[in-house]
Amino acid sequence: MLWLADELNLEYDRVEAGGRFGGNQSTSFLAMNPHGKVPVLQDGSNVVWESNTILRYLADAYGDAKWISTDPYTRTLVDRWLDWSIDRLEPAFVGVFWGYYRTPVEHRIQADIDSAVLRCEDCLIRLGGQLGGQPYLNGDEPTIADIATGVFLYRLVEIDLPVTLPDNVCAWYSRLAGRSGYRRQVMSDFSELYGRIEY
Ligand SMILES: N[C@@H](CCC(=O)N[C@@H](CS)C(=O)NCC(=O)O)C(=O)O
Repeated sequence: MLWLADELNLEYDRVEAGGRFGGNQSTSFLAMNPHGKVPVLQDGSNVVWESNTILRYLADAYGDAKWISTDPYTRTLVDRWLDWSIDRLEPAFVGVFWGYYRTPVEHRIQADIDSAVLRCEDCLIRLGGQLGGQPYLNGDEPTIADIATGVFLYRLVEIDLPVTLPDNVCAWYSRLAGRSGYRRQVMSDFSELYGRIEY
């Protein structure tokens, strides 16, 4: 969501919560998001939670139609990748990132990690199928489909596990990494999470 905020040149204050920052079970936080999870966006009196809902909100409220169309059908061409990302890509990524990177070595279950890597690679092949020869998932310009899915690539590529990217997905990743918002908001050091099983 911060990547999109950067793309849209929005000004914002960032308040850290959850994980080592805590605060996400306080009464005031739970009043914003009863699930006690981040991210939460507060925009005036509007409070929005769930990352992909936040992406849609920011794109609708502050983006032009290039981030997600207002035409009902054209919109689904982007929206489906946000839903797919939650349904397929995120669970596969979590299997790799938590199963391998965040789990202390002695507690890792290799068969589960192997299966999660395969599921990630299957997702990457599907993203490659959508990309074809296009620069971005829905054409020449990025949409929030690229944001919702591309956000997982940095960690997948950076962790020391062989996860195979199809050539056009590799080229897409380089394109994303060429965007200042991606570099600033996604490509940040995560080594403090190694072997850390608690949030
Ligand atoms: N599907 C939710 C997932 C929210 C979620 O699980 N957030 C985690 C961080 S990625 C969190 O708040 N963890 C802190 C905690 O539970 O203490 C979304 O995309 O917004």
